[in-house]
Amino acid sequence: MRDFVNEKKLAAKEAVKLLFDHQIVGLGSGSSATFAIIEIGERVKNGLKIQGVPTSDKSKELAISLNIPLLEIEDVDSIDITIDGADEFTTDLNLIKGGGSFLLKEKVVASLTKREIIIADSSKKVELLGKFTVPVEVIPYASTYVTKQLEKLNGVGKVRLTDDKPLITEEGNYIIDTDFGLITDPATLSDKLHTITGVVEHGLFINLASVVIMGNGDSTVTFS
Ligand code: ABF
Repeated sequence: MRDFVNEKKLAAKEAVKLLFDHQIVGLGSGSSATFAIIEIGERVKNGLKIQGVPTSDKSKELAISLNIPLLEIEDVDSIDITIDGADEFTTDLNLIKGGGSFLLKEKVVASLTKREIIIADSSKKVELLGKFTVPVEVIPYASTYVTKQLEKLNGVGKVRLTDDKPLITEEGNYIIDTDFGLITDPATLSDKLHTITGVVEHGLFINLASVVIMGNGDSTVTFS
């Protein structure tokens, strides 16, 4: 029986070894990224000089509590390296993200990032994306319309709920978790989703990751 929590920790530790002084570092969201931020906090305590750019309010609060110096997204032209998690990845480095609902900021940060490092436990590696539903972030007004458009792409979408009400993202949007079955051509699906009016972003990350570091039992494996 694999210890996925330990695999996340190992991957996080390995990723944080890649940081060095004066870098601007994107700080991901989710439990794997949380381990990375804690590790970065340790390194900062021991003298590492970096500035972080958080991808969620939660990551921001954690970074502040660990005295990691932060920059606002509007103050950076580019980000040297980002460490973030994923819900699924393939070995050609395409991802599904957004299970934790922070995909929009994560994608903005990833788009500004020169080296996007994804950390994951071994349960996240798949042959084809799509066992995990694709989160599609939409403006609330368009959610019914978008759900119908998703059906035309063979997607079965459900608005994500919390306490029986639609979950509202940090940017005030809804998320439609959409089952497309196994996705053979994620790049084309990504493009199609971007053409639907009312879609703000979606959780398919295509050609954004540089490396995936996966915890694998007591060690890690790197895909690049
Ligand atoms: C974030 O955290 C998300 O985009 C993804 O949904 C999630 C990965 O979860 P975890 O690291 O908690 O398994 O990066």
